[in-house]
Amino acid sequence: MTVQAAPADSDAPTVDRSRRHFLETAGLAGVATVGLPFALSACRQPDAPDMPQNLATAATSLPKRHEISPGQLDEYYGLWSGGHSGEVRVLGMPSGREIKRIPVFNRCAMSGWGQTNESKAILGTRADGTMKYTTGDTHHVHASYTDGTYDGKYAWVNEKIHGRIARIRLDTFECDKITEIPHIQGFHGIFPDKRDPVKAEVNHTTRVFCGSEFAIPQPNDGRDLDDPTKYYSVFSCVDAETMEVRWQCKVKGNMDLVATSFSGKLAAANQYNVENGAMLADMMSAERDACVFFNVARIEQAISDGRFYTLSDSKVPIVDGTPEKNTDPKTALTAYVPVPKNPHGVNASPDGKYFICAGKLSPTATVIDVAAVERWFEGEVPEIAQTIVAEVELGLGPLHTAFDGRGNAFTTLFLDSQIVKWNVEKAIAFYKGDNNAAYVVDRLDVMYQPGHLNASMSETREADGKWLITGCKFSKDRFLPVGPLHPENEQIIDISGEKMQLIADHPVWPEPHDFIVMRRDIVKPRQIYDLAEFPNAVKESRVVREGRKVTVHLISVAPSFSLPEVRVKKGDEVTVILTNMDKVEDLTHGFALPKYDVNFIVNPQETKSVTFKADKPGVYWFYCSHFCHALHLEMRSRLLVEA
Ligand code: K7E
Ligand code: CUA
Ligand code: CA
Repeated sequence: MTVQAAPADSDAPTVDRSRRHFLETAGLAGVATVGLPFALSACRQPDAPDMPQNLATAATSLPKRHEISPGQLDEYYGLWSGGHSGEVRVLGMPSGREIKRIPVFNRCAMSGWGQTNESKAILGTRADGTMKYTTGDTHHVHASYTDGTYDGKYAWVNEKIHGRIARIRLDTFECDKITEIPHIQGFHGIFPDKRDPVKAEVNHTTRVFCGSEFAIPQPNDGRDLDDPTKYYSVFSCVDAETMEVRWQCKVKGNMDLVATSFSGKLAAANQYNVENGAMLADMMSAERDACVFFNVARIEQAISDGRFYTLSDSKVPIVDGTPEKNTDPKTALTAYVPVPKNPHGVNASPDGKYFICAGKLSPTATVIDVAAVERWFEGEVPEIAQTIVAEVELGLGPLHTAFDGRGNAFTTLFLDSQIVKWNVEKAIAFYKGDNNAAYVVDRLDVMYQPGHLNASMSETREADGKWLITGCKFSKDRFLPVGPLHPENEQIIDISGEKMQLIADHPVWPEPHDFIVMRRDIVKPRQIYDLAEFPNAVKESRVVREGRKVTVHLISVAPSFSLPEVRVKKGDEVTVILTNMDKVEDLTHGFALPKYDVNFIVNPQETKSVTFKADKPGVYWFYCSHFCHALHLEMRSRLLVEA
């Protein structure tokens, strides 16, 4: 299969062809260990001649319609992953204002996440009661679907370091469950299914698929350390409601990003390392890697037929999805579509027709016909490679693709520091041989080196083509310098017209990778909690002693705590359960205890608890740390620890 060049009559800025093609040269293997890390990093300064054009546009004719006046609300919710901060953020769009940080895999000093007993139960603890992990690396946020569009119920986010997936309730914008997935490392892509592949009446999300990136010995218990040919990766299916791992599927090679079909029948993961290389040069040795498709119904049938195995003490059933075991399309659980050189990103187009893999080391995007993959599984398409309907050149370092719902795709070009807008049907026509099909519609320089991008409602049937956000990995000169660590630069682009228009820059704390932008009418957040949801809600304030264990049942109503003093003895294990009885919207209280390192908040009608050892005699004023009332400063009581 040959890669076709961009149409000559494209009105996009001309590019240096020799530079554009450098990754295709036979010298690639040679640069693998020395040249490539430099070539792929951001060492290249943005092309100086390209910049003034965009900057001039920005300075002279900036539309202001992204600005939200005081008292006005944004049109969209943005759900942002926080990368190695371990959190998820909520932004208003198109203003880009950060509204909330949701602690997930991190410890939050403000809310008490990672300190309260309730959050530790979600996070998981060691025998000594401390958090099992205190680091987290979130990459991908995706939300639940009904009828092919967001239903505002849940969002999920992956955690790469320790292999965990978290769920966020979109009525409270809080994390309510975390699952650690067995047998994986470097957990990267996730995507919820969009309907059930078997039961036609189930048209909402019931599974979340998870790709794992690093192959490891199975089980990873000290065996096969030095024999990477025995390492492998598994694809996981997590139940959207129970958050338990339903099944896993062994694959050849690794997995990176994940996408699902609107039919519910297929999930897919792009693979950059089908070589299963343990060294960089080995990971780049094959000309083509793959996009692996999973036939969900067949995998679940295999499991109910008992065709699975388990590993170690995990009960999760695992099926074999390696190519050797799946040669007959009519029974295959998986299909490996060959995609050029270390692809990154796989995205489903909102019309449900295509999956697009970006080439990363190849300057191309590969368009895969989803219905053709379904037909391959029925034995109606002779060669899996025939499901590829286009493979067209876009520019250097293509990573991720978003859609406007009008037939156009937008792909980030990491190395070119650009976004390219291209028409999918024209790309298909061009690939078929129509040399007049000018599929590149527009190019926009971004600042600098973009990773993910996403457009408003892009991952749904309701992609509306209004706003495009791009997460630039480097901000360099875009903000006031604050020392060596730079923020990243997220740029808001108006895509309502033919040409993309850069609207605004926003500095962001490292490092969001991915984000989704959801219409605000879809989300129905609550203003106060429901007291009945907390089994430990305090009805009557009191102190209960059982041996050395003391439980303080405490209520906060502005501007006071229900107990003016609490008396305990040195060495007691003290649990403070605090219910905020205020029912007023926005009336949050805090509980801060000096020298015992305790701080958390309780929102209206919410209950939280913290346990600590009273090991320091003396007087300790516990006070409200969240401004709540004119007498907020007076909202404090004494913990008296007797010697
Ligand atoms: Cu491209 Cu983790 Cu989605 Cu970062 S990944 S950019
Ligand atoms: Cu209660 Cu401040
Ligand atoms: Ca590879």
